Amino acid sequence: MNKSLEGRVIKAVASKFFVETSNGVMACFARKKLKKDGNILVGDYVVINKYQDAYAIDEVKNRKNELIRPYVSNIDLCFITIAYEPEPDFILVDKVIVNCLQQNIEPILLLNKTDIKNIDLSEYKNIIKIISCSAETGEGIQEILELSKNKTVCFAGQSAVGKSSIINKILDKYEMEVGEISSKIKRGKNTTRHIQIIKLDTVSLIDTCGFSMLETIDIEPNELRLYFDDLEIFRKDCKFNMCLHINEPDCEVKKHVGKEIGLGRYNRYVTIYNELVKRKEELYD
Ligand SMILES: Nc1nc2c(ncn2[C@@H]2O[C@H](COP(=O)(O)OP(=O)(O)OP(=O)(O)O)[C@@H](O)[C@H]2O)c(=O)[nH]1
Ligand SMILES: [Mg+2]
Ligand SMILES: [Zn+2]
Repeated sequence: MNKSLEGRVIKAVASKFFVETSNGVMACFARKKLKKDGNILVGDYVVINKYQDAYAIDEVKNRKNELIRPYVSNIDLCFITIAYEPEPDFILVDKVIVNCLQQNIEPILLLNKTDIKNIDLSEYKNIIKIISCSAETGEGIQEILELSKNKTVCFAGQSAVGKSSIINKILDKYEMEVGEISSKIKRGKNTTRHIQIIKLDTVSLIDTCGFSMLETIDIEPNELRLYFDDLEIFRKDCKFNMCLHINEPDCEVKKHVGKEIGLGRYNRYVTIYNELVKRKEELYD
């Protein structure tokens, strides 16, 4: 007889989904109604059934959250990984932070490759937890592991920052492709092609594909400020209660830019705000 099994999607390749169940990992296809893009994500808890010789996903359980970049679900903690090389894109970092806060995922800024060089992250010190690590020397790896206990943890960030290397170091013997930084363009080569959950006792680590753009954060422009705590704490002293800290007169936030609020951080807030406004206009044009 046809017996349902429950499990978690740990990998998706083309139209195949690998589901971890109490009977082991099953390769499944998706039932027609679930075939649309985004209907099944790595991280989803699903119900599968056997149809003749093949297993199929029939149902996706409610998600507690989902991220856009990387495209994963049911996450507790996201290590936003950066390194001295490739050069960090802090707009990307700030957007992922907003995404995480919006989805109730704890963001941690993970500075890898400290064996090569450190970077100044003082702008972030009052915003999110920062951890330094090196997949080369092992610095910080134990701390990452401690923070990941009993959690589903994803590593997000640009290609070649070292996400897979860190996971490799954590698992030590776990083998994954690790690429080189292409020396000509100093940009990652997108070594990791498939998002994948790797389990280690109580820890579920998600290795994700590097990305270099994040256009879509799904948020109203006027609400962006709610996810910039470092600006928002000064709003009570802005002239207007609804101040967006952009063009309004007597904006208290602006008085603190370059002091408590990093100039770069403020500029990125304005950039992302303008992007959101522009996208909204395009949407309603
Ligand atoms: N010196 C040094 N090199 C590192 C460190 N971590 C990773 N690398 C190197 O950086 C390069 C890219 O590492 P990957 O682990 O493939 O990077 P990734 O973030 O998984 O990249 P994608 O899969 O393309 O998203 C490799 O050549 C690694 O050896 C580190 O801590 N120190
Ligand atoms: Mg990788
Ligand atoms: Zn203001």
